Amino acid sequence: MSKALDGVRILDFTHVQSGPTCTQLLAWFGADVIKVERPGTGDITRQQLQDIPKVDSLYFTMLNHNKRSITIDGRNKQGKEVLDALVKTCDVMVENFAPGALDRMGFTWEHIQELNPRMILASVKGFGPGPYVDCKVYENVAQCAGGAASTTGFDDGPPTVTGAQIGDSGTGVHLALGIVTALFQRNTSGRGQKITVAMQDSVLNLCRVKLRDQQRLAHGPLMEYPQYPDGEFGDAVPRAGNASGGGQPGSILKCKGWETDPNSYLYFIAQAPVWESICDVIGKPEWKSDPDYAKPPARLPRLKHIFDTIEQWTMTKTKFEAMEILDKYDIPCGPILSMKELAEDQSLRATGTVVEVEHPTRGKYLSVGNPIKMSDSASDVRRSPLLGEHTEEILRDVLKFDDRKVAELLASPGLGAVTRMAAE
Ligand code: CAO
Repeated sequence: MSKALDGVRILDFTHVQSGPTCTQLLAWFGADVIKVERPGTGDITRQQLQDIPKVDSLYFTMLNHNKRSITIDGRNKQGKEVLDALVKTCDVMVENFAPGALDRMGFTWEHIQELNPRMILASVKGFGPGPYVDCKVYENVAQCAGGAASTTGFDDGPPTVTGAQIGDSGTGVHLALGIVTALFQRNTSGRGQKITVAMQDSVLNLCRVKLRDQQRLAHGPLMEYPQYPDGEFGDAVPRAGNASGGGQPGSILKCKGWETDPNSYLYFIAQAPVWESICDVIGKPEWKSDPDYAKPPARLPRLKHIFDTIEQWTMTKTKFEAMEILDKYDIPCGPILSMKELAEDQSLRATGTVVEVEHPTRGKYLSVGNPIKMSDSASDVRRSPLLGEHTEEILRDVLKFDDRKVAELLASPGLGAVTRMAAE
């Protein structure tokens, strides 16, 4: 089966998480992703959070599937020569260096356009133009600056960051959309373009509903928030604990075994269309006709009592038993799944969302596969490359350099010794 991005070649100058997330997605759709790494060390994550000494970390392997690796020193004359040649032959260049780093290396937008007017240059930066434009940014900084931390957690606790990497991976996903959109536009314009996605902007985009609530606050208390009716609202959206962010009230409720299992909980949504079924299931049929409970607006000031009552029922069931019963009545709910449960979930294995990958130095490991399923573009997950594993192959097959040139380049500090670090 062919792949959606067959024929697209990407010069991948990314590192850490945000950029690699983007290029990994494009590689899964069939793009030829050539990852440029610094000779000797490579992407810093190869050596971060290492669980096995001298073996590429899971941090690296899980973000760099289906890519080829070439080592190039972008500040060296011969290294620049190879990079220039790659810019000429690639469709897209993706980078997430600190602000100004690519320019300092000599790869200004003007220089890139001169070499290849069809080139799409895609960048992740921490902030857009403004007071923080020059700042370096990591995941949690973006979560804090993008509105996620101030709206996550409980009212009586500090701002809280989430486990989902919305700053890094979230921005990478946004950038991938920018790239395929620019490729589409290039079909008619014939030109490349420059794409920038700021991590703060991406997080804010994902926190859109909280900016909605900020404006609703001007017109009265947020009645689905746990602060209503007894607590206080200030002038900014408060942290809503586990209350639902949508129009249907929801909460996390204890299930049987919660005393010893930290994940024995269920997310329960008291969806209005199935309210009568909820009343029957939890043994409160009288609520169906009680004016204090029958209609959604009447329930809003009583949500705490309602969820406490539902919890008395969920505590008699395991999260999976409760799920099975509620599902029969179309009551929206979901178990709180631990990473262990997700890793062992056979249906996620069957769809390729969780995959087992074989790596030459680490052996087998689990990864998250492509979550986007397409009927006419298969997605296989191939292991991440060793450092510089494809340097020679790329010089020969992509850049068409002859034997003499290849030998000269491989001996130069511009490409460095071809380090197969993980294998040594
Ligand atoms: N050849 C030569 N030089 C190279 C190179 C190569 N192959 N690869 C990197 N370098 C150089 C860069 O050009 C830069 O040089 P100067 O700043 O001295 O001109 C230097 O290495 C360091 O790059 P950096 O500043 O991007 O890296 P850092 O580790 O100091 O910062 C990070 C990391 C992530 C904070 C920063 O890159 C950043 O803010 N990026 C944008 C936001 C982002 O993507 N954050 C996500 C982080 S997690 O995904």
